[in-house]
Amino acid sequence: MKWFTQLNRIGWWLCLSVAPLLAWADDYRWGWNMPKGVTPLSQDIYWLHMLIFWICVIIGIVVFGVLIYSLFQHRKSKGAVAANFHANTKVELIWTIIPIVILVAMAIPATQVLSRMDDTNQADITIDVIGYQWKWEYKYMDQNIAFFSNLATPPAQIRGEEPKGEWYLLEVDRPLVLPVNKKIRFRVTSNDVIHSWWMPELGIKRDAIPGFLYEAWARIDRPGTYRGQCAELCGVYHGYMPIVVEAVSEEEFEQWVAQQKKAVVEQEAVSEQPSEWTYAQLMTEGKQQYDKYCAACHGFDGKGIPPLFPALKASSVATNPPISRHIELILHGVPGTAMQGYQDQLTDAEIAAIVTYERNAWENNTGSIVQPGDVKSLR
Ligand code: HEC
Ligand SMILES: [Cu+2]
Repeated sequence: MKWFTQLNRIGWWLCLSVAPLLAWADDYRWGWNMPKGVTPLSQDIYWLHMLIFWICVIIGIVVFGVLIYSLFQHRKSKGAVAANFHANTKVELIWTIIPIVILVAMAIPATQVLSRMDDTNQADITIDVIGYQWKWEYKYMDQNIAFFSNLATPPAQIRGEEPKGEWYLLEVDRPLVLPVNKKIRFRVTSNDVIHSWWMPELGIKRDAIPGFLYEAWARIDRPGTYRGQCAELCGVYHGYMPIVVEAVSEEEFEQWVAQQKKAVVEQEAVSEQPSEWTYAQLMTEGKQQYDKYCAACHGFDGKGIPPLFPALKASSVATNPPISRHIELILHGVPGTAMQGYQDQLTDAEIAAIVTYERNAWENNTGSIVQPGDVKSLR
């Protein structure tokens, strides 16, 4: 049986060569391993993972080595005769104590990293992260800034009518801007179903559960753009709520904060003034906002995904009077359904434009024109 001996030897060397191969893949050059990330915590997690990984590799080599050696060395064709004994206290003690020692040895560094993960004390900045179907809201608690971060990939790319961009489904209209070298505390929760805020390079993956606040933290070492995703299946457009973090220097962060505040003041000043929009303006703006905020459920063609999400084409609310019913439904949503209220997300003008668009697009042709003032009076 020479060929069998050869085969066995080859198999043996194959097993042994896998370990160095994996070591070579170590710095995720081939995308096999987890990223080292850009925070002290993500690096701790990485080293813990590698430590446990190598312990497992060594255990695997030893156990399979003994197994394969025994099979080979004591095979029947060599005239081996089975030993016939019952219970061996010494062996049993050894194979109980060694695993216990190994498990305890692994538990010590694992507990240290876990407790560091939970240490959200003395944060410089606190940010609330709120999951929605299907987008994220970020609230800077100390800076008094809040905004939604929506998927920015054009619908045509999703429908396959255009070639896909470099960051297909990993790009947003407004990234989460964070300063480097500051301890940032995240409080993660959800407005509807369970989501999960997953940022591999920050070493964070926290479930977003309605009614719970889960904490996480990061101190980012390097400026840059980091991308993540929702990691909990949360409905049909689960894949359409990516996360983008823009890490900038402290000065740039201060500038950004000042800019956001100025923009809010300006927007308030504009919305104070009564303004009249033309039909064409409302329709253009309405289509843009509808495609961004509503089309995920109600469809670009207004046909929805019945029975989950109703069609707005020829819908009773969108084609019949009173228009106030239509506006109020968008402002307050329908409690207990996926139709959320948009009063905090959209301005009067945006809602007016969307309502005008919905009442005239897709052959709804009601001829209705809704002005920002109509929305304001219903808030
Ligand atoms: C997450 C999915 C989702 C999104 C996004 C969404 N809707 Fe809805 N919408 C629903 C569901 C579900 C209903 C049905 C609620 C019910 O059971 O009455 C609904 C109902 C409606 C209705 C009433 C339709 C009818 O005839 O009863 C209108 C009007 C409407 N939505 C407008 C909008 C607008 C405008 C937007 C964007 C600003 C929007 N929706 C975004 C899920 C969604
Ligand atoms: Cu989600």
